Amino acid sequence: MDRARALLADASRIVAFTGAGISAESGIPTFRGKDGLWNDVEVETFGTPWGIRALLDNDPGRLASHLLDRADVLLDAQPNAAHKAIADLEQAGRLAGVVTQNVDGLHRDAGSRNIFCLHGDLINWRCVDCRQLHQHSRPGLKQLVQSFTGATTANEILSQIPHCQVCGGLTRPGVVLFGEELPTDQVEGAVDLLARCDLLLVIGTSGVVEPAASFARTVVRRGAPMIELNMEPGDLTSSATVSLFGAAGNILPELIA
Ligand code: BV8
Ligand code: ZN
Repeated sequence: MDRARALLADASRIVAFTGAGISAESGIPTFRGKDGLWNDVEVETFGTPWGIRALLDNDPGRLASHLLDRADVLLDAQPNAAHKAIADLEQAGRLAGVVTQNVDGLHRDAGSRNIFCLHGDLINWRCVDCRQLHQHSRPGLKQLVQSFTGATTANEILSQIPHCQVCGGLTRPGVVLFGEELPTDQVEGAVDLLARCDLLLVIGTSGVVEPAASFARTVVRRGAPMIELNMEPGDLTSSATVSLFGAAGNILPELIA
């Protein structure tokens, strides 16, 4: 902790690079590790566009209940002490911004402002044809997903999904699934922020998903120090200057105090 504090004291352009672990204490299960989402939900079926398409055609009821379960967890979650500590550091002018893999919007709810969402987010939907942005509110999104309750046919799901105001195409959450490209504007902003940071805080990520994990490695390769906060070692531990093991909600407020 003292070595981490010394690194923090010397830094003036800190960037936080976060994953699902930072939202674990907000009640959102992580993807991997002991009670991870992907342990009992196949990534292929629910984490790829072709899996979701196949589910819509072959088992729409299962898709509806998965979306309802996920929405319940994601849309009711509140930021925790770790999100707030990051926002405080930004407000104090010490943190230049956040690069997150999370789609839950909790950094924004905690008060962070300079945020790049590498894997998109739940609130900003896109038209599948012309990519026109359609922003939702959390309550509006909850209502939309609630309308899937009891849906057993594809049409019962699709008929609830808003259509594009520009071209009439179908809209979908701007979340990046496996096999999908990352949003260019988010990637460009993140790369620019990371290129200028003098300390990287890697919080709550297993470091297995690419190209996100490589963004963190690139910062270390150019010589900036990296503090890792996690419950256990992961794929980025070998790149860490200091690793602090424990819950982010406990360690982070203590570290930046
Ligand atoms: C792309 C959105 C190309 C939905 C997500 C083979 C080898 C290498 C790469 C690949 C490969 N095959 C395929 C690929 C590429 C693939 C990939 O990386 N696969 C991996 C799994 C092998 N990547 C992609 O497909 C990406 N796209 O490459 O496109 C392309 C190019 C051109 C044209 C077309 C395509 C897209 C990747 C994005 C996928 N979307 N999610 C949703 O969020 O619901 S991924 C998903 O994983 C989330 O975004 C999540 O954030 C991300 C990373 O996971 P983590 O955040 O690290 O979470 P995890 O559960 O793994 O770990 C949690 C950590 O927290 C643990 O370490 C735990 O110890 C810790 N923790 C827990 N509690 C706490 C804690 N820490 C602190 N405090 C606590 N309390
Ligand atoms: Zn459109």
